[in-house]
Amino acid sequence: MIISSIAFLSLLVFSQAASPCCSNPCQNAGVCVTIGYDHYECDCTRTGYYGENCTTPQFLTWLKVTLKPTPNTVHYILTHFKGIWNIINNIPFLQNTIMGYVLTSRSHLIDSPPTYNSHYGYKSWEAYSNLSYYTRSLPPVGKDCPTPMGVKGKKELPNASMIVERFLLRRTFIPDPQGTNMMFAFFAQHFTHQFFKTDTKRGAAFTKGLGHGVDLNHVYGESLDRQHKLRLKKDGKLKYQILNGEVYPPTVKDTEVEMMYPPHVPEHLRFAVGHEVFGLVPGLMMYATIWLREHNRVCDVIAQEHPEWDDERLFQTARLILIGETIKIVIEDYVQHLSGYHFKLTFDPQLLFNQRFQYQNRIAAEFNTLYHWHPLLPDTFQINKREYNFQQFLYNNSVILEHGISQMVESFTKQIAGRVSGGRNVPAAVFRVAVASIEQSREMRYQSLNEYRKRFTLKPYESFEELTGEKEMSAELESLYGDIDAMELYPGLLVEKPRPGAIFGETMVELGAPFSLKGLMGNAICSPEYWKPSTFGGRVGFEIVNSASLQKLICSNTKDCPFTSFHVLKSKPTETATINVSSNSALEDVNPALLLKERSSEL
Ligand code: ACD
Repeated sequence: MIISSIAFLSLLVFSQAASPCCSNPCQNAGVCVTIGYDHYECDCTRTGYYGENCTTPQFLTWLKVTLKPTPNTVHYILTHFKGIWNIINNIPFLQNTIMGYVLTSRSHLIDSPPTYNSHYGYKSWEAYSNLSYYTRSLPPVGKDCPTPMGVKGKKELPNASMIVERFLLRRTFIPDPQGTNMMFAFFAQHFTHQFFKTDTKRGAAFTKGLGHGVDLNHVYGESLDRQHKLRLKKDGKLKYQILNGEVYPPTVKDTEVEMMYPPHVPEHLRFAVGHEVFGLVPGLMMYATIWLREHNRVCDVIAQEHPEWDDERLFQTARLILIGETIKIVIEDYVQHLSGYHFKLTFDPQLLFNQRFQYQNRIAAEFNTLYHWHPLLPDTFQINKREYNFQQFLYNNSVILEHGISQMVESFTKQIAGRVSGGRNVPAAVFRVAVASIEQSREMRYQSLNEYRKRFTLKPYESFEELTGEKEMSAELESLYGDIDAMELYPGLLVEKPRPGAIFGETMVELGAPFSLKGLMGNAICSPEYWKPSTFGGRVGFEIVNSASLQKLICSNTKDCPFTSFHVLKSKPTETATINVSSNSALEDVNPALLLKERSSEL
């Protein structure tokens, strides 16, 4: 009697515990709502589908889905047929139409206003209004679900360290076939730290970056107090010091801002900048120095135009100009490089003025996770003729003073970074970071890789072999996860087969691009009321934004204007050698003389 009561009770608890929404029955972005303990309803409103599980397309949806080429086909077209793209790039109407389509089709995949967060899997005012949370593209898996991925896969996920060891850790360095270099890697790290600012004290679901986008808090400080401590309070400028005849950030002692340095770092090398962790890597401090110089340079330009403006107005206007420059460089240099497209991406906010588009953004936890591109890191860092291992490089600002910014730029431009997707390319030095990415994804109860693929209108993978494109890792993954529908997002992104000749696989691009373009174009400066010369101090300031490029940023702020780019260059070995460069590769054959000419005409 007692035994059967216990059995009955546990059955009751179990049937109450496992929500029918755990199996993700609602398709095509339909919202699952439980009705009592064991029923559910799918809300298909405005999904373009109807039926119990939102699986039947309305006629227009059916037509669209039938005619729409797959993402891989679109990618193939954009990365081939260079001649045709060269023509399109020079016909403004066509170029603008395509760019407008890229921006809207990507941004429409992001919920705006944001919906869920890691603690709220249903819509709530708390999730909408509490900016301390990262938002979520998909709600967390319910705590009451039978497995960590809902209903698919095993009851327990494989050990995170083991996943990293077997599938993510580098055996030998795999260079990126797109030729991505360390200038790119450090730019990525520097730029993204302004909006990926996990509040580790509160947990992975929380962020300290309340601006949720490109606000340059990593240059100016997150709080007003930090900003004021970093400001010179004269001519709009930031504090600086002159070392070896060049401008560098001030010290912690000069500013009294908090920075994270281990005790052994001497006082004169404790540089103080907007973000407290930028003393970690000289590559970060290099970019921090470059942007500091740029801010003060822009202040001089604006002050010439507006001798009547006070320190505050010069500072605020320069900040808006630098935000504009950043977005321009990110779209036209950084994303352009990553894409491998022959189609020219352009930063033109006007393309969205006749579209349904909201100028707001909330950083998603999944975006943060997918951006863990640690395979970019090399085994050692080469500057001029010196080679630094991780231990020698980290927290070592003396590297900056020893080499100077120009030499660092020159060297990082030449050093190739690692390929991100394809597996087994995370350097051992960041083993713990990769393990933490998996553990935090679990803590936040991420849905499976395939649920994320569906969310971003991709076909779910049908097998591990389809995911990795090979047999060895896929067989091992299958034995560990048991079901392709239980594969986790982060390891999935890193083991995914890269597109031919590319740094990423399909999922990284198709998830990453919507978050990126919405985040960049959703910035206030891109809105109709802001996007005009007066916002940037007039025609001259607006022109600084509209003509910004990585090369120009470097040349305007270094002694000898070294050549730079986000990818390594493939120099011509001999006049007669045949050079076989795949048509979707970013590597170019370069005639140095031509390069110099091009560069000087750009400046
Ligand atoms: C497209 C453009 C090509 C996209 C190619 C790769 C995208 C992959 C990952 C994201 C890349 C860059 C992120 C850049 C900026 C982030 C900005 C966030 C601002 C809050 O086909 O759409």
